[in-house]
Amino acid sequence: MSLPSPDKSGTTSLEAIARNGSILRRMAVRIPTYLKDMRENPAWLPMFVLARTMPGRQLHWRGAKPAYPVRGAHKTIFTGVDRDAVVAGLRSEGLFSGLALPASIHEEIASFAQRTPCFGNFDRRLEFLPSGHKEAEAHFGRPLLSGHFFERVLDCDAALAVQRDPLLLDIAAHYLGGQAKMITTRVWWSFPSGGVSDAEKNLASLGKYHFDLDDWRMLKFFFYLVPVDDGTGPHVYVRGSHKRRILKHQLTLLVGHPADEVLSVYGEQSPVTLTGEAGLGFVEDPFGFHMGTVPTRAPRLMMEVGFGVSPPSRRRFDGEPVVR
Ligand SMILES: O=C(O)CCC(=O)C(=O)O
Repeated sequence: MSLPSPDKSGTTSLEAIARNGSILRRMAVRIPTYLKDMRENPAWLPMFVLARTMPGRQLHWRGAKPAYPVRGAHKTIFTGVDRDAVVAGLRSEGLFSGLALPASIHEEIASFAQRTPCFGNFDRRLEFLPSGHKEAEAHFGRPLLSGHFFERVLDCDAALAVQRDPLLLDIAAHYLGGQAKMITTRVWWSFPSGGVSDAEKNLASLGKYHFDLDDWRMLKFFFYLVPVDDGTGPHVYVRGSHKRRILKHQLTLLVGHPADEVLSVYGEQSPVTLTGEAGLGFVEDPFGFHMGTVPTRAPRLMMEVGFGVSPPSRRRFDGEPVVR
């Protein structure tokens, strides 16, 4: 494909703000997004304010409805998964690792993700073929840390098979309560890239511990679609941080916090770095602190299927974070 011309319009892009802006400016640029979220779902505001506090969350968890077995849960693509063991792991650690996608499924998604153009840094103007990542960085004149497929992923049957797998909903319903519903599906590349600023890493959820605040109660399934080792930007999760929060981390406006601060609360032994073969899946409560790391050697390809308890926001469904 030929690459679109670099944008010279002067339009304020989230990426430019992330690169150059102060914290206040970075928060200010999200205001249109927040207003849109509020218009689409007025219940978003109390969630955004209160779901970061432990009393607010505990109150909300009390409204969890009993979960009944999901119909057809046995018609799953996963084998050897004990739902109750997964849910018990989530309750105690916030994380369960050990799901495995069949080879035919992860290979088909990886093949789709190699031949389909993606969008760099969440920006639809930065469209490129993943194999042309270096050329695209030179063409657009900026580091491209991530490449998202947004709604294009719905053209991939294997991705739909993962998204619709009844076992994922069954686990989600038994952890979050009977209201559990799917709220996100995304597939994206994280690329090794030189000269990346902290702000650019923040935008890609890389290199800084953070928690997610897209719903009151959430669960995210992640699947690696290529082998992931220390050089491929593994995901890191801080065990136990989903159920305990110091006051400073409840009253904060920011969801990201420095590693030393997070580890001083939960312990140096609490982070788990998730490495493994293509097809490895793990599920986490993303209110616990977690992060992706920046690949140093090879690009990482990952899929996420997220569940919550509120109606899904159209924008966040496939990973598009900010309205412009
Ligand atoms: O890329 C990763 O491993 C992290 C993703 C993440 O932080 C998130 O989905 O909230």
